[in-house]
Formats: sequence, C-alpha cells, structure tokens
Amino acid sequence: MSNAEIGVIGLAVMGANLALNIADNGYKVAVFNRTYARTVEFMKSAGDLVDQLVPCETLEEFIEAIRPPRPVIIMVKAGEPVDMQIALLKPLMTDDDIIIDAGNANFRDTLRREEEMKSTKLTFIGMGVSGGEEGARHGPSIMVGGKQTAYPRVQTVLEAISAKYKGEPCAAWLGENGAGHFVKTIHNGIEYADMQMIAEVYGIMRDRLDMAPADISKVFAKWNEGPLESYLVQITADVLKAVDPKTDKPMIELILDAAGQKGTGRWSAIEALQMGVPATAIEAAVAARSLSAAKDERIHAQDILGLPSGGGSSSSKNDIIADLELALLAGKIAAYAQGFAVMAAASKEFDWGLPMPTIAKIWRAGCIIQSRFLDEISTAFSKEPDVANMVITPSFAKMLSDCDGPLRRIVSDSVLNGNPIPALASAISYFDTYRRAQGTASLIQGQRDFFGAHGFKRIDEEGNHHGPWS
Ligand code: NBP
Repeated sequence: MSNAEIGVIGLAVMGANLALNIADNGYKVAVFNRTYARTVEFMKSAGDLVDQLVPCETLEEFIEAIRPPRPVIIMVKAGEPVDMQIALLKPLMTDDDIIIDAGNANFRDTLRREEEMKSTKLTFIGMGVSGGEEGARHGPSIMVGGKQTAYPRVQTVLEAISAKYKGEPCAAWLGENGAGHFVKTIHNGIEYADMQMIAEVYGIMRDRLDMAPADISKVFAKWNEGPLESYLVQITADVLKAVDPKTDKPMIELILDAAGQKGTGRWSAIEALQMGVPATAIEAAVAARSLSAAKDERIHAQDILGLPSGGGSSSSKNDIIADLELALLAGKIAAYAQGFAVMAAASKEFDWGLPMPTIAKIWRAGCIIQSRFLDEISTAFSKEPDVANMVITPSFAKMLSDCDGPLRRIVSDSVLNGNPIPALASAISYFDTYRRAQGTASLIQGQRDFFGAHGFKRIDEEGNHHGPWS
C-alpha cells in the first residue's frame, strides 16, 4: 500500500505529462502503462518528481497503490483501448472508486460507458483535456462531464493542475454524462476552423503576395499584439520563422502539405449536421484537411488543369495585409459563433444546461484556442446567456460591421485570383445567409416538391401544399 492519492493509466505524451503535472502539484500518483517498458522510461524522465510517483507493473499493484476511494485517470488511445482498459479495471476496483476517461472520446461512447457503469457502484467521468503536451504538463483546459455530485470529489486536483486565467482555474463541470467530451469535440471543431483559416491567410501572403516565410511570420507576430492575439496565431509566427538546421531552409517549405486528423473535427461536423445547426467553417475545415491528404490527386489535377490565372486587383500589398487581418478576425467570429451555436443546440437536446460564459472562460488559457477574443465572448454570453447567436450581441455585431468590408474584399480578390479560401468564403456566406430574412430556400422547397412531392408551406395559408407541376 503506497498511499497514492490518484492514479494515471497510459503514459504516452498526454498521460505522462498529466501525471507529472499532478505530482508537481503535491499529489502522490500511481502510474501504469500496458507496456511496462514505457513506465520504466517515464520514471527515468521524472527528475525531482520521482518520489511523488509510484510505478506499477501490474494493474493489481496499481489499484493496491491508491488510497480508496480511488480516482483513476485513463489517458490511452481513444476508442476500443478505453473499453478494454475499463473491462480490466472494473473487477479490481471497489465501490465509490472513480474512473475518469481523459482521452478524446467520442461523446457517444461516453454516453454508452456511463450507462454500462450503472450496473456497478463505480462512478464514471468523461473529461476532455485540451492543450497538448505543454498543457498537460503545465496546465490544460479541462472539460468535465458526469454526475454533478461526483465532481467535488475530483475538483481540487483538477483545478490545481488546470491552466489559470487571471488566477481562475480553466476547469469546470459542464453537464451530465457526455457533456465534457462533447464540449471538447466542439472545441476541436473550432480549432480545426481556426487553423484552416490561418493556413488560408498564410497561403494568400505566400502565393498572392510572394512573401517569404520569415516575413509572413512577422505579420502574424504583429497581429498577435492586436485583436487576433491567440495561441494559434502566436505559434504560427513561430512555425513560419523556424529554419531547418540540416538545410538552412525555412522549415515550413520542407513539411509535406498533407494534414492528418484523428476524428474530433469530423465528429464536430457530424454533430452539427445532426443537430441541424450550420457550422460551415468547421465543415469546410474538415473537408480541407481531407483534401490536403489527397496529395497525389492534387498533383494530378494541377497537371491536367493548371493553376487558375489571376483576375488582378488594384489594392496595394499593405492594403491587402490590413484587410487580411480583419478578414481573419471575421472568420474567427464565424468559427466561434458556429461552435457555440452547436453547443447551445446540444445543451438543449441533452438537457445539460451548458454554461456558455463558463466555457468561454475556461478556454481563455491552457487550451489550444486560448485567445483575447474569448474574454469578449464570455462577456457577451454573460450579458445575454440565451442569445440565439453571438454574432447578434452588440460587441460582435460592431466587430462584424468593421470586418465586413475587408472580408468581402479578401474573398472576392482571392476568388478572382484563384487563392483557395474555403473557410473564409464559407464564413461570409454564413453571415450573409444568417442576416437575410427572405432567403432562397423557397426554390429548394419547390424543387423538392417537384421531384419528390414533399409539399411545402405557404406564407398566406396553413397546411401542406403542392405546386402546379406538370
Ligand atoms: P495515444 O493516443 O498515442 O495512445 C497511446 C497510449 O495508449 C499508450 O499508453 C498505449 O499503451 C495505450 N494503449 C493503446 Br495504443 N492500446 C491500449 C489498450 N488496448 N489498453 C491499454 N492501453 C492501450 O496517446 P496520447 O497522444 O498521449 O493521447 C492519449 C489520449 O489523449 C487520446 O485519447 C488522445 O486523443 C487524447 N489527446 C491527445 C492530445 C495530444 O496532443 N496528443 C491532446 C488532447 C487529447 P502502450 O504503451 O502499451 O502502447
């Protein structure tokens, strides 16, 4: 019996750093990894924290090492490995112990796992953790789902290890069962969109303005001092100025342009579609990643079609860069508005009562999409918690009005010049559609009735109607 206060299973990047973070905060942590060699390596890298850690070779030893009631964090590959790990843990754990799945679970798996756990007296928490390796080690943003009564049992340790925004912990219980993993999924959807739009803006400076990576890096660094200040813009500047030590060339020019994805962006888009909530920037970003991975197809397509010829523009380089800053800000508004709209719909459907201002608050530090902007979102939702869409709150309506012209010019200029901007282009369409009372879906309803006899509603009569089609 080692009297550890908490256990961590899975010592790859995230689990190892989370365990060190917990140990660093004064807790004694039992650690276990399926392959013991990884545990041995982990202990070698633990430095001064080694005395705070209890390495265990078997699950039995691991459970024995933790003082009951035991909180056990599982941080292994999402999906089947989590189910396998839970199946092995269950018979060893005793009443009141808590299993916390901290990986990037699909929230529907979390719903199922929580249901399955009801046949035992164990408590299950599904917890989203954002911030990557650095966050896990020094303070991530933590999104907790599960029984509200279970949260106080882990709150102290989770708040201790979480990032802090002006002293406030970026950790919170957000709702029952799958709420934490759902919010993490949407966080990742917003992240996909944010990253895609940054990549599009980079592409415009590179291909339209012929700027070198180091010069583009300076632009991003400058923007990071303004309203776009954020973790992602900051690391973009860093990535662009990096030089490959082997060749002395800019690193960015040596990286294959084929993006990977592990599923959370796609799940975001799927859930948005299932909720019937438009999240076009997120969807476009997921699609852009898939297209980027089809490298061979793109090479072939360029061979056949060539690049589009430019349509020209009278704007100067400085004017375009100034417009790009505001266009990127407008794009960012679309991404967050869509993410929050999807969460609002889910909150209603699952009866979570998701606290939007709190979500914005705990994303302000520690996580990948941390930014100055989130403070304004938090304020906007605090003032109007039930607003249908954050773009109609006074501060964002004003911001949008300032960004509208620049976004419009950048989108039209880019389309004319063949610069691919799927997310920025979808953002302007999203705004334009959202604010037009009389849209064009009447035609679609007519078409559906024409080919499928689905019927339509009229503006002047109740009931379902059909058109006079031949
Ligand atoms: P990985 O997702 O790469 O998973 C590796 C870990 O899973 C190892 O500890 C491995 O043990 C264990 N594992 C596997 Br694979 N199959 C297992 C099984 N059947 N039973 C028990 N353990 C098994 O690790 P990660 O990158 O640290 O991510 C962990 C979780 O955190 C994932 O859900 C990930 O999506 C999420 N996440 C990652 C990041 C990030 O930036 N990487 C950020 C936020 C969240 P082994 O050593 O025996 O193979």
